[in-house]
Amino acid sequence: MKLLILVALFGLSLAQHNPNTKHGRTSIVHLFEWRWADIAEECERFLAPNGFGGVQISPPHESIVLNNPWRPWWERYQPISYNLCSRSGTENELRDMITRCNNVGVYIYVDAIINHMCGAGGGEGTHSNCGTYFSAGKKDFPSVPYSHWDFNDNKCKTGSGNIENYGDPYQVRDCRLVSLLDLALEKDYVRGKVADYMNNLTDMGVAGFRVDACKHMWPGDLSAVYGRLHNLNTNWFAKGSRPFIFQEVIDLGGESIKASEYFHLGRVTEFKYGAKLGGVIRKWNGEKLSYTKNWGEGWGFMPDDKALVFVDNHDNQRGHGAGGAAIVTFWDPRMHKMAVAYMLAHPYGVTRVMSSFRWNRNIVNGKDTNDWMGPPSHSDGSTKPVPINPDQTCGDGWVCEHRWRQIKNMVIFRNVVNGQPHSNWWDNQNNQVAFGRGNRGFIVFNNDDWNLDVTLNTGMPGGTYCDVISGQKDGDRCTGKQITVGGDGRAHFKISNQDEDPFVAIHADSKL
Ligand code: QV4
Ligand code: CA
Repeated sequence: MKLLILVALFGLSLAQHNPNTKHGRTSIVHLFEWRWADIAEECERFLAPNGFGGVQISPPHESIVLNNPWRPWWERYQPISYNLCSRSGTENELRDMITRCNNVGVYIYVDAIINHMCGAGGGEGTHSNCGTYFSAGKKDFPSVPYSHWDFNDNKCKTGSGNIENYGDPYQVRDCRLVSLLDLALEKDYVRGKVADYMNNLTDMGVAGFRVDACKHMWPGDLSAVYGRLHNLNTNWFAKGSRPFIFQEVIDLGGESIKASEYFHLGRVTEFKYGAKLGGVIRKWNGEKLSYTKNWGEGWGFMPDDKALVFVDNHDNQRGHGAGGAAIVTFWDPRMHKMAVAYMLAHPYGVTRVMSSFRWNRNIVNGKDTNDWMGPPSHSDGSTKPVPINPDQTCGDGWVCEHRWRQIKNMVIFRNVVNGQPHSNWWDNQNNQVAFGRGNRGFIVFNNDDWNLDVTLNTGMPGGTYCDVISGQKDGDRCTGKQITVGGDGRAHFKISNQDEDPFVAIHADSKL
């Protein structure tokens, strides 16, 4: 009996590391600030046909509505209630999206804000997505309900009530992150309200959660909350499936709180990944692609089976969070495509692709003065739909990196090579590298300032393959470059440093 319980508990905790994606689908895309109605369409018309595993959605709870600055994207990180009405749509639209995406095998991951409610200076009134009354000053959120008893202020020992020193783990967990009213997650009542919110979503059919600001919550409190979570909805998931948990903890080293404190609870965002990869692609501080031969744990990253990886996220693409100027975003498209392709080709971690909106970036002395700007919207503040152009790109300020041919095709590449080992590494001791994934795929990068011209062992069966970067397979022809692999697995690659995209990738399904 004891053994059975142990096995059950062990299985349960392991399951929270599993993204629950449909068999053969390996990547998640963050459709940052998209409306639920657009995500539902995108699942059906683009994500399912192209093998995407799931979507991280923006927070679905009711949040504060701010007019100064005008409707910043970050208002959604300030909950007012757990009612499911948000800038992305109504509860019915959310439910419709979850159902339609699930029905085509693309699963939904909710950005869950459970560390805090709105900022202390958030005022009093009904300036919230569905007009729910609250008072930040009185710490009163009647529609949850939370009252001043449910916040951490007595526990926090700083003068300002805010986190003042990241070296002190008590402050980081018990005080306010940038003045956000800090929930007392040690209270059974608060844990229950948070779990109810998450369970409501799980029952609707979501497959898991990105848990925001985990550094600011005690692992023991999180464990208690996760322990109350329902299994996934059996309309779509196997009986007994646990929600996938990936926790936002920024650990670049050198702080009092370590990502490893959260490993037993679920996966953790590996922020070193994008910061280091950005530095390598930019060739800063003498970094070279050839140094990435032991990319992954060899670079001091967390264990592979704990990591959620990404090139950039909604914070560090605009100077919030961590990573600084090294991060490569859609603003540097050539480097961004290379970095995302490297990530998707490499076996380490569960991969998340960023899909952004454009804003009026305005960098003054290294800081973007418009880092607050919200999604493309109408004058009344409502978010604009995502129009699809005839060439399959998006309009109206939506960047849709996930639709870029190079990125979309690398999402497919990752699915095709899933489970295959990192193999047949080659480098020129500088910024030209190549590696394969068993006999299922091969990729070659030229990030040097001169041409690449080399014959390599790809490990692939002989034949003619379409490069999925300069084009792709279209019936019995390639729309871009063609690569001939000999019977011995060797192929000749030529990549000009002037090419639009200085890399080439082939895989089993791109063979003519
Ligand atoms: C400001 C001052 C405070 C002051 C307060 C007075 O900074 O010092 O006390 O006014 O009222 C916004 C503003 C911020 C403001 C705060 C409260 O930018 O200036 O405080 O609201 O009114 C996002 C944004 C934040 C934003 C927050 C809430 O990035 O700028 O704050 O939403 O709207 C750390 C954490 C990590 C965090 C990262 C950004 O360890 O967890 O910072 N990342 C996550 C999310 C992120 C989100 C939050 C956490 C908070 O990814 O998007 O912050 O939910 O590294
Ligand atoms: Ca806290």
